[in-house]
Amino acid sequence: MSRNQVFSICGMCTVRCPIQAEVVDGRCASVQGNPYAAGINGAICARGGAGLALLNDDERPRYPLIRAGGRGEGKWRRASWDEALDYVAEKLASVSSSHGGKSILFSDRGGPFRDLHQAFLRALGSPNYCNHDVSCARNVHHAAQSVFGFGRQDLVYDLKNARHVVLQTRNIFESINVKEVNDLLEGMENGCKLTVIDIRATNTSAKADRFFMVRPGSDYAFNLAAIHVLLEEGLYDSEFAAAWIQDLEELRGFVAPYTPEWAEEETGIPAADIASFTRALAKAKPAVVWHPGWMTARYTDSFHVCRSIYIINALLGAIGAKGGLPFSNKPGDVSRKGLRPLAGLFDAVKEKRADGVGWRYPHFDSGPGLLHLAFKAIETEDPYPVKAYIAYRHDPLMAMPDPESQKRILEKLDLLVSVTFSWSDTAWFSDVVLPLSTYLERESIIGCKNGLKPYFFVRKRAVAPIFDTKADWEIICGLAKKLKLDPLCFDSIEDIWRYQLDGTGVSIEDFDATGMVQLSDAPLYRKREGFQFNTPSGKIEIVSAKLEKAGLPSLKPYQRPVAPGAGSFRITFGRCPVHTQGHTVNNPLLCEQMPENVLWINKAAGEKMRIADGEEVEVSSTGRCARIKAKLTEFIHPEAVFMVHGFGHTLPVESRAFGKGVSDGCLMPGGLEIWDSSGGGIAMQEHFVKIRKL
Ligand SMILES: Nc1nc2c(c(=O)[nH]1)N[C@H]1C(S)=C(S)[C@@H](COP(=O)(O)OP(=O)(O)OC[C@H]3O[C@@H](n4cnc5c(=O)[nH]c(N)nc54)[C@H](O)[C@@H]3O)O[C@H]1N2
Ligand SMILES: Nc1nc2c(c(=O)[nH]1)N[C@H]1C(S)=C(S)[C@@H](COP(=O)(O)OP(=O)(O)OC[C@H]3O[C@@H](n4cnc5c(=O)[nH]c(N)nc54)[C@H](O)[C@@H]3O)O[C@H]1N2
Ligand code: SF4
Ligand SMILES: [Mo]
Repeated sequence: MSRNQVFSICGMCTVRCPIQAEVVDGRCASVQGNPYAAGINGAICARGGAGLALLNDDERPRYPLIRAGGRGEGKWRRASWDEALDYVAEKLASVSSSHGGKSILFSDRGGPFRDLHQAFLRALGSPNYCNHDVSCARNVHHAAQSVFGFGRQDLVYDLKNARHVVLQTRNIFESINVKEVNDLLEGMENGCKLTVIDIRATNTSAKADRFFMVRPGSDYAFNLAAIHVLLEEGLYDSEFAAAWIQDLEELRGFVAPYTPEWAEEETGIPAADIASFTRALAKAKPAVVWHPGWMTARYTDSFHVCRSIYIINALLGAIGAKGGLPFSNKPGDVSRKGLRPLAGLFDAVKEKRADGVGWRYPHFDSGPGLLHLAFKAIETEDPYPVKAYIAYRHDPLMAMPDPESQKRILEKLDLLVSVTFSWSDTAWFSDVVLPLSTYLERESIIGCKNGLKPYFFVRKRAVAPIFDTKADWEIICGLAKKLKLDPLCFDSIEDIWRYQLDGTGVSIEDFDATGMVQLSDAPLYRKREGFQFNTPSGKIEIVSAKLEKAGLPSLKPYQRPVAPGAGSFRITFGRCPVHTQGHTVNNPLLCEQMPENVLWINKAAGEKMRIADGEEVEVSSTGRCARIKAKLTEFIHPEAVFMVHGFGHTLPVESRAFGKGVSDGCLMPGGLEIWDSSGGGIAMQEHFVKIRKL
């Protein structure tokens, strides 16, 4: 019997925790967290534990498929890899020769492996690399940029050393990142206080010292009042502010009318509670983390909610502080050389982006653009035709609102390709499905995790692919070979790894011992002295010249959210611990844990409509209608209903997920048009549904 341990990277969600797989006689026997990874300590979450069920599931795409009927009709022809890659390459070449390389759009899930994709797009001559983030964290990211001049990931949440953590729109114990969960629990064991601000009670609020159930869409009012108290009562870190915060007086004037008493009217939280919470928080400064949010594609003012949070952290001196939000270190910050970028194989593409980012919208980060605006370009051909789209481990039909409208737009394409390891609505609507091997069956390019203690990591193949599927690099380099994009025609993953590691002083053998290569010996808290923020003034800026230039206010006056009409509720959504987005509902183990989603309705509101707990109800939104079981609970704000995202699968190839629960995105007609013009994120909670007893 042969038995060995393979260090790798979990792929059950995009947190990508380091793991260790046990392989017995060529078969994967178990998976656990990498015991050498700090903060992981051998742990994985339930979804990570269900990786083996994904590996062995034959209800995933098992070989390349080419569409044989109409789009979405589900008629497929099995193809060899050679034939499928030829098909895609020929179509890409033809679109490119008719409309230019810029006519090719690509979206993925961001993260450390995007370098290979960006290289591919550059090779094709397209500026239109996008990711999923318009429906996730774009607002937080842009908020960070507007205040600090750098992105959200340039700061670390030092949860382990914090003395008070505030989670607002962040359900940390259910919407999981294993290291963050472990770090916060350790911090709480050492006395850290936890405050949760949510529109419903969660496992996270159950562990909190304080829980505020705010009116949906009123978070900005809460935060403005907190700033008011910090400034009025002189509770902020005045030394830090004097050294680092630009335009404090503008802020003081702006928040003057936003008293806790005013906020009580807006949020439903008693003024005295807002004030006493803010005072308690200030006592813990600078070791406080007011989490700026993660899934913040919710409201048309979500950007300003995130921005106000960053400003509060700055007022408390938490930016750059131990136990607060210290600066994240890149290899250069610890005197090491970073990975050699694959995108560097090609020149940057100078064409304007189809989504308008960087020219029509100069205040947005052009890195991954804004996918909903790229879709607009497909629809209107303004500024130019976009005719081919590769959805690479991305399922926009589930991940962006209003799939009906999206399908109408995608119909205009000459080529739609999906690269995926599970079935998805987008894959089903595609012309070609290129099946990716699961993470246990494939290698990935080397990644770099920046942080207090940056490190390189690598995903290694634990077992050979069970079906006729391929790794990312095999698919991208395979297409590159067909298209003669020479520098990208790597023959082996080792060649790619060697290219990436060139000049870093690290060799691939260095990963053998623990699966990672640490770039520094100990966590580094970089000093603030001598630090320069990337803003024009080098300081934390309350007034952003970039925003003002775009005609957008830096300090946006509060606008009361629309109240739902009679019998109508604001739709809200989130995650559950045992599923990842839309792609685990058909997983044999996870489906057993939670086969369907239900609709949380406030108990009193439900009883008024004579709806009983567990009863099936009709939920509808201008022309869209579905049936779902009601969960009556006093633990949700009466203006909202809530459902876990990712359900409502209708594909016949997914027998376990088929017909179970409802897709939230389907209840958001016109949703691609409603977005935050300052932050770029889609505003998915600006929709209302009616509930009807059947
Ligand atoms: N209405 C509504 N919309 C939402 C959300 C919501 O709560 N409600 N949540 C939003 C959020 S936060 C996000 S991040 C996006 C997510 O949106 P997506 O990124 O589209 O969602 P996933 O289901 O994680 O992944 C999409 C596809 O990638 C494939 N895939 C291929 N390889 C891998 C791999 O290695 N790992 C993983 N994880 N998947 C792989 C999966 O099989 C799946 O089919 O959706 C957003 N959209
Ligand atoms: N188990 C699991 N873990 C995951 C994922 C997953 O799919 N499954 N996905 C990962 C990804 S991609 C992401 S982005 C993160 C997301 O992590 P989070 O952003 O924490 O996740 P959510 O569950 O979308 O939302 C958090 C909370 O916001 C609350 N909320 C909704 N509306 C409002 C509001 O108006 N005000 C306030 N204050 N609260 C509100 C919801 O009730 C919910 O409890 O999770 C990551 N981790
Ligand atoms: S949080 Fe869970 S599913 Fe996501 S990468 Fe980590 S172990 Fe895997
Ligand atoms: Mo996300």
